[in-house]
Amino acid sequence: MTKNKLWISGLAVPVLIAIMLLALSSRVTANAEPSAPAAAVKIDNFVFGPQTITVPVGTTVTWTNVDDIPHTAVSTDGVFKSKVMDTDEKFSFTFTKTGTYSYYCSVHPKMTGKVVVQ
Ligand SMILES: [Cu+2]
Repeated sequence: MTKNKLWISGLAVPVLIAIMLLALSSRVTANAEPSAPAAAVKIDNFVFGPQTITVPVGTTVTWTNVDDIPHTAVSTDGVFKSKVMDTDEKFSFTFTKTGTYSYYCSVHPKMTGKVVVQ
């Protein structure tokens, strides 16, 4: 009996420590959440996807060209302008003000998209 009790209390301590560590690490993970939000737009088959993306202020939007044709993302109002992105190349822009930002591909002006910043 005494041996059994000892075994249980001996086990309880590491279990408690493990639970505390788990609780701690989950808190650390929550704190480590990126304070700067990010969003992604894929360019594929002559289409910006999603065509309209709605993001909170401060979001960095990254365009990735997964098409086998070069494309750009150029703001209609001159707010941002990517270079020509070849396949798998990226362009990022951080939106620090609310508004609706229309953009297009300067290589194929019929390709259009919108970033709504709230
Ligand atoms: Cu294009």
